[in-house]
Amino acid sequence: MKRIFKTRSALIRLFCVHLWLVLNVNAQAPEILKVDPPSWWTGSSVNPVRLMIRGRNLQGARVRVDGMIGTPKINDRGTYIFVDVSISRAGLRPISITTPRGSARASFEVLPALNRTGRFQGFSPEDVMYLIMIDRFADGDRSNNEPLYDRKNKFYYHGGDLQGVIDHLPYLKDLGVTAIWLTPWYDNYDRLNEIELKEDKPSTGFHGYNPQDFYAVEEHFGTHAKLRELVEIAHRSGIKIIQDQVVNHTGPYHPWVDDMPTPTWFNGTKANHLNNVFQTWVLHDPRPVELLKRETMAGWFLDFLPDLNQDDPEVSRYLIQNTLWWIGTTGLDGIRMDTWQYVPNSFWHDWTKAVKREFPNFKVVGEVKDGDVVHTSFFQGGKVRFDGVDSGLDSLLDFPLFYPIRHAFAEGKAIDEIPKTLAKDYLYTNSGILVTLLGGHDDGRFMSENGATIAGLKLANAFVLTTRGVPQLYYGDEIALEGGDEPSTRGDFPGGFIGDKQDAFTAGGRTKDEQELFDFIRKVTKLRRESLALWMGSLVNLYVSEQQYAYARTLQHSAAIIVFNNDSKEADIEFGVAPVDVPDGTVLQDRLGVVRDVTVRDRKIRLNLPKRSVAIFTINSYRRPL
Ligand SMILES: [Ca+2]
Ligand SMILES: [Ca+2]
Ligand SMILES: [Ca+2]
Repeated sequence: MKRIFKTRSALIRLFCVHLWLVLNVNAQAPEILKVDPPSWWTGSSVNPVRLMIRGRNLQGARVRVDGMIGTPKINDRGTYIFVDVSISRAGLRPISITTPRGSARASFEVLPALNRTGRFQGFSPEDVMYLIMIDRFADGDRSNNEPLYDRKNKFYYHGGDLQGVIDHLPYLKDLGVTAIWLTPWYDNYDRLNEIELKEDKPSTGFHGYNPQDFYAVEEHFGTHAKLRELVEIAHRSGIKIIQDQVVNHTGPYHPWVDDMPTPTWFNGTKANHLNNVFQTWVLHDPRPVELLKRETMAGWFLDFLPDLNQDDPEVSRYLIQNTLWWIGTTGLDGIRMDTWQYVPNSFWHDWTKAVKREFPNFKVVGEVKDGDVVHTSFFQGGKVRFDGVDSGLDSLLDFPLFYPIRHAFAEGKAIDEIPKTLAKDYLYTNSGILVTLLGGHDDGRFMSENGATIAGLKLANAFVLTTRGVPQLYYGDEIALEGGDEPSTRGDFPGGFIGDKQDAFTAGGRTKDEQELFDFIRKVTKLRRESLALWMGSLVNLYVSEQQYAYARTLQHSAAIIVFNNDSKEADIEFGVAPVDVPDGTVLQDRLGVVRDVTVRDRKIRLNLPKRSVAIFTINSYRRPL
């Protein structure tokens, strides 16, 4: 009995020693889990680069990496190291971390800078932008579809990927697209989202707006190498790539949520934070109620998307480097920035400056989802606002114009709401670079509005493709896809997926209506390419009534006159064309072939427009020789 007792206590002792060894040797040896950024490039305006190393048991670590500047900063829990590394020649930079308990290795790479020719181009009114929701456009690689793949579930992955976009570049080029805005390709969580329930069930990050890793491509979409391939091939086809970025928040399962790199990394913590109340009007109020402003700026979206604190210098630095990294390592051309208004202007000032310093031609369009010009224009850069800051933002999505476009062309309401909105353009520092749209992934589709018809959709396309700004089309609108709410507006492009009965990527796969609409849009984008005035010309209103609207785009030696009849009956209209300065007797031909030739008389034109139609007259070298 005594003997057994002795054996048992020996066993317990042995177990304790073993446990001690496991805890002290295995658990306490340093470990490196991640290095952000994983690479940089030579000749960059950012030098040194600050690396954030995430790991375990990093307390008291000695860090060795070529080009290290200053003393690394290590957090108390030993889970993050911030270290500055100077960038000189290209090559691999091994990182070694040593503590008395062991060592760990990783690496950081300095790449040769990408040649600037044909890269980092920015966007301009010359472009026709096309928004693609990656997961819903085309499945070019079936091997990356699982897990969380279910085409019958609107909130799961459907298989669309970067290869699918590459495969359909010829289709986009044919349509007249010159820039593609892709929804975010950041790596999102590889699990069901049980926090954000959709129709009472867990959802997934198929939309890309819940970053889990800011330095990786979502594996459902492809790899960094595939992204580079897409940018290269797109550029060869004359198509630019616009990245959708998010810096306001992370996804709910980001590793930072349970282990913040600094104590102020987020605004609040998972357990204790403000909820976003979306009182955005206070953001441009010189006398805001401070709590409302704080709740709107620092509150967590939907109470669960962790709100990044850009006032923390480490966060600011991390996000600026991250933005530059995507541009610098892929050659892409522009950024569409999500949730712009919920991030401080002081941060944007630094961020836009850093972007322009490294990539002078680059352009950024911010998402401020609001129908009010007073509100929206407040966020455009080029001017120091009452808060003492110039955000530096180039462009905004033109939501104030989006709603009148829908009202007029989809619902058939008054068209004069459009020129009445454009009349407020003086509030912008530059209205010519705004991104105009008739559809997007956060709104029901045009064709699902009450009263929408193909004829109306043609008018809406003709309008965004001829008014001031950079036109943006939404995938599938060119074939009149329907979808009335957020999940169904993100439907699969027919023909992009395995087993699709219809292939709308080919003329033979489109219905008569779809083909007619597709041809119409293609014709107008072609007109834009042929007539500089259509995208470059000054916008001058010529005629406005409740259901008719005419305007000109004028350059020194060419012009275009665009005339809409949005009414459900034909209209006879007559208006002066003096701003175009076209001599009497000139015969104008409608490039869309809707109305017969019209002759300028007494500096006026008179025409009869069929119901719900548009005419586009282009005029070259109309000035009399001096
Ligand atoms: Ca796929
Ligand atoms: Ca993922
Ligand atoms: Ca925020």
